[in-house]
Amino acid sequence: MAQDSKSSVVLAEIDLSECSAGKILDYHEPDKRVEEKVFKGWNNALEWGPKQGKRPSSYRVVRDGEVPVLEHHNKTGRCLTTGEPLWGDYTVEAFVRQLNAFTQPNNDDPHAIVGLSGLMVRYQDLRRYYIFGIEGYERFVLYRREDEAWTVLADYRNGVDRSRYYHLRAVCEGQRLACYVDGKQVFVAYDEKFQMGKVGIRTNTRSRMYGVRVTASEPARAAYVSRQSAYDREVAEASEKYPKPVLWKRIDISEYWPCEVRLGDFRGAGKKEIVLQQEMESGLRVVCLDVEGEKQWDKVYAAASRLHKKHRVVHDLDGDGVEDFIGIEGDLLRMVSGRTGEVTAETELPKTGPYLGFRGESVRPYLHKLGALWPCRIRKTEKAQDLILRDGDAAGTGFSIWAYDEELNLRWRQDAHESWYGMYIWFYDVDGDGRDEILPGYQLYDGDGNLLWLMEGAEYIEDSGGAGHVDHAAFGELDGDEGNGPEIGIAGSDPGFFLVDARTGALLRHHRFGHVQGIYAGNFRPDLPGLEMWMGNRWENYGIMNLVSGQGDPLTRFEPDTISQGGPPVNWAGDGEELLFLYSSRDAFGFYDAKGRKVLRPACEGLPFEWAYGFVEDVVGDARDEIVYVHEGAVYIVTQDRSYPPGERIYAPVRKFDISLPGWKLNEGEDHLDDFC
Ligand SMILES: [Ca+2]
Ligand SMILES: [Ca+2]
Ligand SMILES: [Ca+2]
Ligand SMILES: [Ca+2]
Repeated sequence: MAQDSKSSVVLAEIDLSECSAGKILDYHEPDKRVEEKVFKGWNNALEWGPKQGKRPSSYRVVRDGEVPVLEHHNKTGRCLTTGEPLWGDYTVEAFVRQLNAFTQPNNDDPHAIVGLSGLMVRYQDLRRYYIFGIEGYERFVLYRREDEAWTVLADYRNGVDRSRYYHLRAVCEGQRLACYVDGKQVFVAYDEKFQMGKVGIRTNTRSRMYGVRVTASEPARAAYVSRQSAYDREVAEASEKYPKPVLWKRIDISEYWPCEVRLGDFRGAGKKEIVLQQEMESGLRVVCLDVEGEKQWDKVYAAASRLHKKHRVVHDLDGDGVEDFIGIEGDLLRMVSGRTGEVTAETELPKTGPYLGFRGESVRPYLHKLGALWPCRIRKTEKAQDLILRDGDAAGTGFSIWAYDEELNLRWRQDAHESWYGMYIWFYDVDGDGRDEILPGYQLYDGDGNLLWLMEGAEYIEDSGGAGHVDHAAFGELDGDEGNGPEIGIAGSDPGFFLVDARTGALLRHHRFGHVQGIYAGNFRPDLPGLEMWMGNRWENYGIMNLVSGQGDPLTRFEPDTISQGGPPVNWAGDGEELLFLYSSRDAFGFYDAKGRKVLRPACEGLPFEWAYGFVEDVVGDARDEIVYVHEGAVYIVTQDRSYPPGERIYAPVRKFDISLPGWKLNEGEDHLDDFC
């Protein structure tokens, strides 16, 4: 049993003495009084799961003899974490009983078989930490885990009795990690990799724990407090150079509420407006407001409201200046003119491709749920006047795409025989001939549907339960060297991140960072050539953010929460540096620099909320981004508190789905600050 010296302080603990038996840590349980008391300060970091929601708790409190214990009752992975990234020296202890010797694979650890339950120390994120635990029925072991590299630092083999608890204790002092079982020191390991970090408990099988406690000596605690205040000062100093957020306008849209809101140029005004889309009984209503809130356009489209809601896009396909509605109605693909409201083109949907759906059927039931219709420019037209239709839902045996012209004439079909298609489609003009190439997955096609390449090694990608596809891709000039052609940064789900040569499909870099799902390329490091990519994880390792250079080399990694999969770049200062915008939780909400420091929160007086999702757009017109929030019948536009000097060069990137392509212009923006609401 651990004895604390008189000078030690308790940093955290889980005291189950007031818990009655029953399930606990169930996210959906409305009465959270017990959780808020007993687990105050602890994060249930793996509660998010597939299907974008909270998973069943898998935790319960049971009595083992007289003692209330926390039982994880199946083979899913779970952990509870607490503390701060700058915590340094401390002692973590718990009584642990591992009831089952085995576990099962998951997205985080696809080849896991042996059960492991114990204490995490110096926790960096969900895939980097030390763990001192019971492994199978074999041994007590201390691992250093870095993604898929599990390094045994020391172990103690004396058999494990599944019927009893072992008191595990890890004493961390600098590089020295001393581990105790039942009060006896079983080994000491020295490792310099992680010298600070949070703490936690983690298990991947049926196990029970109690007496979880974290203590530190008074000098160790004081050292942490001083590190933390130095860090806070450093972040405050780094923040000073950025303009502060202020509310520019609040535009009342309650008359149209509820409605969909976006910024765009629906009516061909030649500038961005607020475009509202409202479902009415008489049809789909489109209202365009200028940034003063004055109505510029108000039209109901009866024919557009009959198009399937999920399979409907707005795009000026016929090139007459006004955006059109293109969508699926029954077995037809239809275009409704935005100018007239009339159906101006239609065609029967194609029959199924060779892989998805039954032979000879309409493809309608097999269209991709997240986006079946993709306007693009794959012929040499002035405007983007092509349309791609796709089937598929990521997992399957193969997929097809169909290309249409601006009158909805079918030009060609292409099938994927070698590898899965991704969740979306990306376009970029790789060879510079004025026509975009098409990237629906690990293969690139030209505008006539010819296969240009399949990514090197794509045939070896494992489909672990629908996680072998491209989730997002940053497609364009990434490394800053136009001489070697554009590159593609792929968020490849379970296989991690790939950097690919867009001319050949050659694999340039591959990092197994976990289930990489979101990616966004922007100029996050103006001091480095080309763009950098922030990428975020999901499934069993939510919230891990990696910054990778345009050459594919890791730069920064941090975990702002255990929910996020990343966010868009923000051109806030206009000086060439973009910031990462995260809004997945109250904790994470903010703009981050390339060191992972939260330098700004885009919240200000006049907003009726402290954090929310907001879209990133230049509205004011000086090329710097605004954050546009839509909240209960009003649009709030948050901008900078300082004008950018007129006549100076200002950063003006062009955004193109997952990539922010660099650009500069001369600032002609008016001083907008007289203009506050
Ligand atoms: Ca049009
Ligand atoms: Ca091309
Ligand atoms: Ca390049
Ligand atoms: Ca850069």
